[in-house]
Amino acid sequence: MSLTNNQNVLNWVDEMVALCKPDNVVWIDGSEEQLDALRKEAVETGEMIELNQEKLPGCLYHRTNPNDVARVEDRTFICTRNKEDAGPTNNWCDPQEMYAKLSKLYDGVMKGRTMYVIPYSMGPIGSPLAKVGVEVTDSIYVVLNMNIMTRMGADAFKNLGDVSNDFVRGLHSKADVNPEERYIVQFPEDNTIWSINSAYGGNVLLGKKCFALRIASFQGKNEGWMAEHMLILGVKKPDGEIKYITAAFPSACGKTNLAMLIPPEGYKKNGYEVFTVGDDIAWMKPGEDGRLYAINPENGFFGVAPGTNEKSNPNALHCTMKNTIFTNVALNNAEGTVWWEKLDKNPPVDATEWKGAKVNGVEYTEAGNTLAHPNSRFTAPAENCPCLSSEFNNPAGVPISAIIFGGRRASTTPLVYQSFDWTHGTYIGSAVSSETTAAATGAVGVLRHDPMAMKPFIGYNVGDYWAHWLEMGEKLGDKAPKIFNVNWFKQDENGNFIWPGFGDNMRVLDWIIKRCEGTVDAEETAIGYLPKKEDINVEGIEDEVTPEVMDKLLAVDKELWTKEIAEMRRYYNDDIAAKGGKVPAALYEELDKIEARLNK
Ligand code: OXD
Ligand code: MN
Repeated sequence: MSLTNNQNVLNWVDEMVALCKPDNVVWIDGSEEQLDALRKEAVETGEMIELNQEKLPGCLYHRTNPNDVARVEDRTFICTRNKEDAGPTNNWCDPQEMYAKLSKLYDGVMKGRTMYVIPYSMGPIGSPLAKVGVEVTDSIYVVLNMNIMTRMGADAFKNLGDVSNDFVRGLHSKADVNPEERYIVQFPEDNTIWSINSAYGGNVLLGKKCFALRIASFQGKNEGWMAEHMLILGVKKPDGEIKYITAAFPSACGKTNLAMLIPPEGYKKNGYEVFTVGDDIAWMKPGEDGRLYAINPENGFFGVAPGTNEKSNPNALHCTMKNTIFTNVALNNAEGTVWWEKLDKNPPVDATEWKGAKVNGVEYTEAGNTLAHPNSRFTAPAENCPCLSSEFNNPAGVPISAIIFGGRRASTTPLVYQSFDWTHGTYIGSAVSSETTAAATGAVGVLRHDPMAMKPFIGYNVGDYWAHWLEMGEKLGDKAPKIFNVNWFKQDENGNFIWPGFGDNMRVLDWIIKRCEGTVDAEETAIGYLPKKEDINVEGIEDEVTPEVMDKLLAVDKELWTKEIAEMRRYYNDDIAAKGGKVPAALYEELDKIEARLNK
């Protein structure tokens, strides 16, 4: 039974059925009864494994094909009629050519399979900021994950109504998971996403990166709002007021950890608390009062498991204790539970590693192998989060006071600084970059540009995206959030991190909030406003963060910054402008201004 009278939806589903030729079509209403039957079926077929229901109630386990464990940027396309509209940060193909090529792959791909039709809402149902999507898929794993990550089911159609055509059409088939024919394709001008030959989260949960970032960033540009790769958190101060902050970091910089931060004892005692609104994506739009409001379009967390533990992020760990799907972690066979690197120091003896081989986990890890895939994941409902914001479901979103950018930088970038204004802040966002770590293949310490941490997710030309940022600043005027940059990863001469990070990042949030309130002074430097050294509260960590260390954390080295500016000029010229991205003149002017201030 279809769940809507909306003819646009019905016609599109008919088209997809005619193309994929499934044996059955099942509309996902979101009822527990239907979901339970699907869970049972997935367990019976071996697609999912039921974990120990006493220790991990409602939790399931899934293993993907070893060739299919991460997002695939080289197989991800933005298909716009004009190539220049996709710009230099995206792979491009003509839409008609891509539809024709992929139609051959989809033709009859669901014969012998069931097509599930998933209605979902990104954002709280009823929110003016929310958007509707429909994903058709041949994977129960996708249905069960979408149930956690989105508001899924018949209610999602309430927002769409009977006549609107404003929904994102997502077609997914795992086909035969052939990496040679894997495609993750966005057609922003058609509100359409086609994904084939993958069954890994980021490629197939089409509400997430494909819709909520790539398609939504394009919609936001046309409709006057912003879709960003940002966490959203609220800091409750001793006076009870809550200030909301968004933050964008490239991967492996601890976004989920910051979103769920637990303040140091001294702060807790004084009444500070941090609340999570989102850990990955923010949709932001000016509200009636002229301020910028943000919602988290998602309904769950698709987090990286390895490294998550009682110390690094107890809140995230707590999220995974029930109704969670684990993907590509290791199994503790004796307990019927899960394990991953750095969960604790005790890998299970009787283990199954992520590819499915039974091993002695102690010997296996001692020999240098990892039991869980480094990109193994948990899909956990937001409602499990002990520090979930009471505003999580507020259809109006939360008013944003500060936007933070950051990356992993061993030198050059200080612990924190504030932009002079929105335009300078947009420059800072465009300059976000991160150094590669030893954990990844390739050379260590190589700088990767990742503007606004959005490089793989901007659904149109990056130059137009920066222009949109500048336009939003003009619209917001003096109501615009203040923009900051942080770097938790500064190192000393011996390669040791000199800032403790994790909960102690609260000390930096504290300064940021005071800057927003205008209650703390700052040092005006060539690169922006820096804290006066005495204004970063180090109570309780004085032994570690001595005045000498603080000097290093807040240093602005003229030579390094001259190099940084030269590299940014090269990046704008060679990587963007020479490849068809129109760098706004205002951003070049920011470069000139920083250069002039450095040379003063
Ligand atoms: C993610 C990512 O999975 O950014 O969130 O890759
Ligand atoms: Mn992300």
